[in-house]
Amino acid sequence: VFDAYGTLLDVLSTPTKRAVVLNLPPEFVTVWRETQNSHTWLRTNMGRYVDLLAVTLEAMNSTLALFNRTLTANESTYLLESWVHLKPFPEVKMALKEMQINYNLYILSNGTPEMLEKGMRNSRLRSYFKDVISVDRVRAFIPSRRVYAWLQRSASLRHRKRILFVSSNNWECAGAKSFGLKTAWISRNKMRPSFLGFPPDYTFSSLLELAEALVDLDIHK
Ligand code: LAC
Repeated sequence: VFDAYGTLLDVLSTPTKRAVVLNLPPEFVTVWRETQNSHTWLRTNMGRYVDLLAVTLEAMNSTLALFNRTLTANESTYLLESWVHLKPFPEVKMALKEMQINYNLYILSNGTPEMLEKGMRNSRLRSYFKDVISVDRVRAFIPSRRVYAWLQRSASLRHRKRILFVSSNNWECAGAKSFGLKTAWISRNKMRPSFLGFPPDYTFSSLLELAEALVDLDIHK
């Protein structure tokens, strides 16, 4: 089971290009992404779920306010829509192609079904997955325990240990591990590990490295 944003799709890719076109500061996209994540955690905690598109918009507006910038309606749409045109990391297709042979691959993501559908179509990744599971049905964001319970039901996998959750986001691996799933952390760009106290079962530097190692791992097919 793969996380989408940051693991399969590069959240800096198209947003950074469009931010440059709009003459926004270089840190804009990183702050936008951090704000988006923190709003998902806050809203889940507050019991005030709105979907990821709405969260992405509010995070974008918050970041624009931070940098004292305003955009026209067209510019806002152009920037927000960069989120459905994210590019996959270079090794993703080849790795999925290999893993698809022996495993049922799923996506679990905070994205709305529509964002994920468009994102997967635009990046041509959809065909590798048995199903794309959105948190939208449970109205809570990762790493809420309700999300992992929903994943287990959706994938019809009664045994938690039969799921390998794969993410580049260290906090997502910690959340999944704390629920009782096996986890593999893809430490892209030498990210630091999570200090939450639920270390991943495996660490790899890319999905291709994971695909190669899966042959030896004790994960049932
Ligand atoms: C996702 C974000 C959290 O894909 O990375 O759900």
